Amino acid sequence: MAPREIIKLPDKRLRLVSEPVKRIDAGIRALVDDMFETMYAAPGIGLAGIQIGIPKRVVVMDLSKKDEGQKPQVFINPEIVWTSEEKSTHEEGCLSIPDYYEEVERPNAVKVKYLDLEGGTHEVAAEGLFATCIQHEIDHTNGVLFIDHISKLKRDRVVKKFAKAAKKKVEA
Ligand code: K1U
Ligand code: ZN
Repeated sequence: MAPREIIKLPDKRLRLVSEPVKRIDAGIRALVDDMFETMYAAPGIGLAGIQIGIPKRVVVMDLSKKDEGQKPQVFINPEIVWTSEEKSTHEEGCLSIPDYYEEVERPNAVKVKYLDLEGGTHEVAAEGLFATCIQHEIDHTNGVLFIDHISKLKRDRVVKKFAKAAKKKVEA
């Protein structure tokens, strides 16, 4: 197990559409271990494979509260199969866009179909933070970022800021 580097805006790999996992083997289990280590170290509450440069449809999450034990969750090939008409707005952040938070409107509730690490199929209903986070992570598997759900003005501003910081880093 090893924490991996989290790729950041404006890295173009964040726009890749990730490939479905065909076989859950030792490589996928090692990837999941590394993703948890990376997510907990960040720290964050979710992570998609592409955020560590692996374009596979693998998502990890842990929505446990500070005073609880860890509650790791793995979603392989997650797919939204139902969304509520009702929308709600929550503040989101992203480990690939550090220190930037913005309100995002999304369906209030979703149902998600996914595989577990043993290859079993599940369908789970999500609302509140669970719904926000799983939609954010599934977006990552499709090359979509939470800033795609905010105004163009705000998005252009944050993209420009991160492009400038990346240019400075190259020049240093
Ligand atoms: O996918 C990611 O970039 C992870 C992201 C998940 C997320 C957070 C909030 C709303 C939607 C999706 C994060 O984990 S950002 C960091 C964060 O929210 C956090 C960090 C430490 C403690 C609690 C929260
Ligand atoms: Zn993110």
